[in-house]
Amino acid sequence: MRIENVSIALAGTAMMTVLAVTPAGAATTPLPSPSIAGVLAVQKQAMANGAPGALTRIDSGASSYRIASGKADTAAGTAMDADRRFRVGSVSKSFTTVVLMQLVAEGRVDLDAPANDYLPKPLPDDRITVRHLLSHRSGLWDYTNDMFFHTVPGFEAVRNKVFSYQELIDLSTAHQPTSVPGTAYGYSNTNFVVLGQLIEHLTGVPMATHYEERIFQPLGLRNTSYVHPRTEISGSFSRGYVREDDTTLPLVDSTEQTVSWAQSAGAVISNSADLHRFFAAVVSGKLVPQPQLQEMMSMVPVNADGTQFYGLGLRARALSCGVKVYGHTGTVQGYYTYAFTTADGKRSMTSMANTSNNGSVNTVLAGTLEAAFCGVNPVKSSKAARSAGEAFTEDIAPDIERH
Ligand code: HEL
Repeated sequence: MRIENVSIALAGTAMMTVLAVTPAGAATTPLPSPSIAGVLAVQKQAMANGAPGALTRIDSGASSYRIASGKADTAAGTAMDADRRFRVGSVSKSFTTVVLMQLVAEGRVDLDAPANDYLPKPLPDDRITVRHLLSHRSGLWDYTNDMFFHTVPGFEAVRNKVFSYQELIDLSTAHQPTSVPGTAYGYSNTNFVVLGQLIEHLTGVPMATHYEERIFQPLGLRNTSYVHPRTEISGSFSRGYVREDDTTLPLVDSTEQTVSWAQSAGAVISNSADLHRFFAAVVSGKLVPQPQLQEMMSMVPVNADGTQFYGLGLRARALSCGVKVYGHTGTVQGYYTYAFTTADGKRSMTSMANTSNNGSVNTVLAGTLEAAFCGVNPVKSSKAARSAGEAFTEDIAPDIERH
């Protein structure tokens, strides 16, 4: 067993730590070795762009790399480490999808049936199917476009609020649809709020119990929880800091919130090790049977150059070295997340920067995918930087400029 524990002091107050554990004789994968220098360079750049801290974990076969920079708590001066819990935002959509696909496998939901067959109050368009919701093709308006038009005032207005699913759906359906169901990809949180409502209405069981019994407990995810509408993150966690639209103002500590505005679309708390266990289990068919897994992994391109894809509650990215990785991204006030794994689940990478409303940090952080799976330093390699630089170009509803 080789254990490396390297600490690198940066200029100023930041400290980077690298922990690598490689059991002797561990099997190697055909992928290039991860570039730890690349991860460190990305984290350094994310911090230069305004993130208080960042963490990355890479699991590759039997080797594990845990890399952290900066602060988990700026007031207390606590250093970041790669084991900390955080709010994963829309990575939660993959958890919700697993629950839904298990219900499909159990014969309780038909992917191509109208969602209205399963809902307590019908959506305005009967043509919206369950598959349209899972693939963001329903045309349902994303109510968060209005809610967070002004970032911090919008956030403070909902920080402690508890919404019913229906209240959120009503905010969406007050708008005209963005497209005819099934005709266009248009990322919308509304889809996964409807799915939460559908699952609870059909089964009579809360989402928290489904997550717990169908995913967290079977996989032993001890650092993963869904505490909605409670606001705390227990155990060792990173605080999150959202940037004001007026960027001259100080960051706002957004750690405590109900996340009720997102619920089944984004309120899971986890850490990097658990996310790896989760996504590796997803792609290896340990959570959903093969036919449902194939549906989840049937990917459609969602950006202009065909490097980013969406399946059912699952994203894919084609990286500069030719590898395709599967997982999800997340943005919730105070946290940007990338959590992806290879098709065989043998290499996984999670990165988190504890800030948000700062697109340059999110774009830079995407470079950890290139470093982890392609072994390049995206801060140096223009090809990898271009690939990573596409990170933030998709998915915010068309024609919407968020402030
Ligand atoms: S947005 C995304 C990301 N998804 C979607 C969901 C999630 N997160 C949200 O809808 C959060 C919206 C507000 C976030 C807030 C901030 O940055 O803190 N921004 C503003 O208020 C801007 N005015 C598609 C990026 C995903 O990666 O899937 O997570």
